[in-house]
Amino acid sequence: MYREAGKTKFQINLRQHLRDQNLSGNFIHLICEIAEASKYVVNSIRTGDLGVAGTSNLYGEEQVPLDVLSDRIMRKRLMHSGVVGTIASEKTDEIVTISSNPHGLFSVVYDSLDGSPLVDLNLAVGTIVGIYQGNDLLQPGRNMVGAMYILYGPRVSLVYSAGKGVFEFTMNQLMEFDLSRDNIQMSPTADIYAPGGLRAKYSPEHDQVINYLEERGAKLRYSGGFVADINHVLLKGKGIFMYPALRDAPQGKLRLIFESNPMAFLVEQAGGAATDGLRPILDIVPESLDQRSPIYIGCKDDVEKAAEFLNAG
Ligand code: AFP
Repeated sequence: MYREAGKTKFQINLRQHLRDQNLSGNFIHLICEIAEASKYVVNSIRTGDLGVAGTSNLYGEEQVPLDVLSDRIMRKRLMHSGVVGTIASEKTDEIVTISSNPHGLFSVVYDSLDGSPLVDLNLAVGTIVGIYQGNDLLQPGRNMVGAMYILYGPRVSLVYSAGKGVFEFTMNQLMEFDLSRDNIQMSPTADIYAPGGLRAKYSPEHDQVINYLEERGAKLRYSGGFVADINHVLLKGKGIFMYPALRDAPQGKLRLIFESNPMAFLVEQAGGAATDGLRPILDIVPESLDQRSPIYIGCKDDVEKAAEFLNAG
């Protein structure tokens, strides 16, 4: 536990913390660049869109949807960061090579505003980021060197891991991120569960998982926004999120590279687990950028129990 004499964790900002974690200068710069980009996303969420996409503002400029705007903000920041060689966005599904010489550079996959339609309903949404060394994006999530998400809710928070624990930062009145939780750890079993997908399309095995959790007294908590739901599961430390294989969608809905891998990296770092029912999410070798995968993520014992039910069929 890091704490300098006389200082509380609330007085440690993101850059200071990253330096104290002895992370590489390039990695620190990358995380701080993404944190900077989030300030523009916050402003866009707070002031932009509101269903006016496609119209023009008072300067005659075309109003673009929030998810397009947030994607532009992230892409620009990453391309000019000087430490990124390759990027891929959930919004565009293409690999963009920034530098042909990947030496010392990172590859970044991101979902600039996951759950963006929820903004119009004033619900929490988020940015999800996965970081690899080098320029190969189609490798197992286990090879990531870092992952993070930024949650735009009542507060703006940033949760990251560089493989040495999971830490939460909260945006202060100067729009800087201060440490608010360090070394986040999860319990083995859940008292909340977040079930994605239509129940009518669940397999009998998945129904058993839900019944098992319900009989154990776990309460249903689901917002429809992956980042907010994972934040609930992770910070409460007693939850499980599930987006299963469905009768008409055997691969479920969530995107392996852009959504599931970064969250699985964070949850495993906090002592939790993530599976597609057959193997750890982080061990899946992606075949394509838009690959989807069922996901059970959260408290370790319950994720393992879910896999037991799914393989018992
Ligand atoms: P969008 O990005 O298309 O809004 O979907 C959000 C999401 O990928 C993820 O944030 C949610 O967990 C999941 O979809 C919600 O899906 P259902 O509405 O089918 O439960």
